[in-house]
Amino acid sequence: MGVLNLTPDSFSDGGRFLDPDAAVARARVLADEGADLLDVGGESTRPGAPPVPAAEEIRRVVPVLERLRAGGYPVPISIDTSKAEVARAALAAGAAMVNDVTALSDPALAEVVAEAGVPVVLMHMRGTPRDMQDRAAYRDVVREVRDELALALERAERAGIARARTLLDPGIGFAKTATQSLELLARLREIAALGRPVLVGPSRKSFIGHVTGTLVADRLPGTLAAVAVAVLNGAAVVRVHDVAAARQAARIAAAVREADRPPGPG
Ligand code: HH2
Repeated sequence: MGVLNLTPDSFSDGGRFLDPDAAVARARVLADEGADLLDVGGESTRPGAPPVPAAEEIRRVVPVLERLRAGGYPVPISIDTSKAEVARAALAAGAAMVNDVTALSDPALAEVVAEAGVPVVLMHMRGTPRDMQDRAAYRDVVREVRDELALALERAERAGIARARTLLDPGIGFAKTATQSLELLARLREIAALGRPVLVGPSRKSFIGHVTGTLVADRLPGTLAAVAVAVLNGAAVVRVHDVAAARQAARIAAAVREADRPPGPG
């Protein structure tokens, strides 16, 4: 899943694709690099980010979605939003999936997803981007994230969303310390055990800086290592800014995962 942030303030690419021409060009590059999905967002969720009004988020994403559709964009697009109004407008403009970093905590968004019959990513977070880093208190982060994602699955089903249309995401860096993010990558199989495909978004995030001492612009090698670990530990989708490089890392990890067959008898 390639990332396209149409925001002035995203932590790694804020302001680069605000101009619709630049955004469409970037979307094409991500497809050419081999993205299987494109995740388009109009609101930053970095720690401390201020909320963006729905009308502004719609103004950022809908014209780009319309242009991608008119140009026959070859890759399914997900809309990265937590707002029902934005999801509705984006789905009408050609998005085919919803990526919600609040795992449908707003019933109105759940209703939009159920009515549209589209897939949805349920991502784990506590609080909001404003206060989430004060809420990174867990006794066992993997067990608690797994249990809260199981509740999100139930919430989705109660809203009329088929389980088969859900993906789960542990929310790397969302109400997680660096150590907790690493623990989630190490024990990702416990999240996959919930029986739904797991999406992981490690790209350029601060846990990489915490371990390696690198700034955001220098975190590609760390991102690739995290992608490989995530895929080896069962991730079905990785959300990244650098698609070509991540694709190669993911394919090697998947090939290693495949090669790890138990020896036959004798
Ligand atoms: N991470 C970000 C945004 N959306 N969605 C899912 N499902 N999983 C993630 O890990 C995830 C996400 C944050 O990254 P980015 O979009 O690059 O930054 P910003 O939120 O500052 O726009």
